[in-house]
Amino acid sequence: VDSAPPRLAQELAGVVGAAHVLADPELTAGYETDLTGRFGGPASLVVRPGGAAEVAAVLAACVAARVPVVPQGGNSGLVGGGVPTGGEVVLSLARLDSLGPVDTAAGQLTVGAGATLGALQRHLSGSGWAFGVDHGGREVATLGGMAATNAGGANVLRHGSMRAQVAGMEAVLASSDVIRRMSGAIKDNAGLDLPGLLVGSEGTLGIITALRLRLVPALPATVTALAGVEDVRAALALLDQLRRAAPSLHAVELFHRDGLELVIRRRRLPDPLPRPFPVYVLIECAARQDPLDELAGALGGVVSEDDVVVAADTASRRALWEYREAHNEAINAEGIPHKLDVCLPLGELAPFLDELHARVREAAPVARTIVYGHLGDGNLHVNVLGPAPGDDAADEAVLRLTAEHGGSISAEHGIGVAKARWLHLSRGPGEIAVMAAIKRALDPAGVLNPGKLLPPTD
Ligand code: 2HG
Ligand code: ZN
Repeated sequence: VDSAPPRLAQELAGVVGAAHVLADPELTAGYETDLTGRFGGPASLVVRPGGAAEVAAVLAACVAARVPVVPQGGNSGLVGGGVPTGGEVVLSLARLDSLGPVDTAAGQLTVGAGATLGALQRHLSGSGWAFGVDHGGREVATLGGMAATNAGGANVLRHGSMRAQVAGMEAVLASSDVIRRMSGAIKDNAGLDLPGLLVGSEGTLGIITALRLRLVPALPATVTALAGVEDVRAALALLDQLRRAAPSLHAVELFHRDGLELVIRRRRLPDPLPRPFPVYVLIECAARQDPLDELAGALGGVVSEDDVVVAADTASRRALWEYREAHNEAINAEGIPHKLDVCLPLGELAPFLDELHARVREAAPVARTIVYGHLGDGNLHVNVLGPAPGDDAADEAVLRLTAEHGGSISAEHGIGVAKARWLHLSRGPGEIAVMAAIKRALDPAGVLNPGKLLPPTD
């Protein structure tokens, strides 16, 4: 496959208008590197179509010119899945940012792939409905990108990941065919679930242009608590109790003292509790009626009153969430991190952490390893600072240790380029062969996001 010939730029300008074909390096720069700063490469062009028909025409032109295409949403990814490796056309979905009216009969709505999660949340406020997935990248991440990566976030333990919210999809295939399943019919077993196949396919099988999203009832009464505990086993004991005693449980997040100190410094925040703790658990409960008593009851006997701070109003709840959500930014400010997003069976989480630091140090003696994540899902974000961006000995050590404990090498961020060569740690040869066969069937020319998700074949 070649990089873009000048004729392609003209042809694409004919499809989307010259203003939406970017070639000037100053304009394309923001599309070329992902949020980690670790992955990316020069794009030959950035093209910004305005709808599914234009996406189809752009794809047809790129297929004819044999130039590969990288679909991109908000470019908030962390595994290099939505940025070029060198010479591709970046197809930005940013202009497809429509938000339809809430279909109250179905509890669903239709959105463009380029609408951000934050815009959807504002759109829904006051409607009595809410969206089931939330995470710290809400102002940048787009719903199309979130579906393409099967994003997770903080409320998966309550509502499931993106997959569980997708009730329908419009997508453009490499053939330029537009597939559309947007009626919102709640049950639909008429053959294979193609939208389901595209969820989590990271732009390798088709380009999502619109979604039909399932909504959940808005829960107006929310309380948030931050508890300090002595170790991860105590955090897991707390989780166990919370799950049984608090049906309103909405999020259970974890961080350690080292990550918290970076956040405190970066954002100039006060220490959240009167004394420092090795491990922190952020808990949120949401319900129709005030869940404070339920939460307090669930904490009782496990966490002493001095070791927890509880917030019920929006401002103080946000202040507690900042300690967790600013981790990504605070770590980025220290250097280019190696981000390993893994999921452990909950019973293996503590044994995994017992071994983690020694294993990373063995692979990369300079490494500083900071761990936080979504405790309720067994989803840990292992951030390794120190090794050069191209040195992936620590990455391999973390992913191998994850596999040894029966975990997944990608919990919610995807495989992208970061983990493609380790896919075999989480998927057997038969499964990888099926994935490759599906890829060949849907994209025989290999135009859609090459080098992502599937292991390199050379
Ligand atoms: C989060 O949960 C995001 O904060 C980012 O998934 C995780 O920074 C990370 O590694
Ligand atoms: Zn996360």
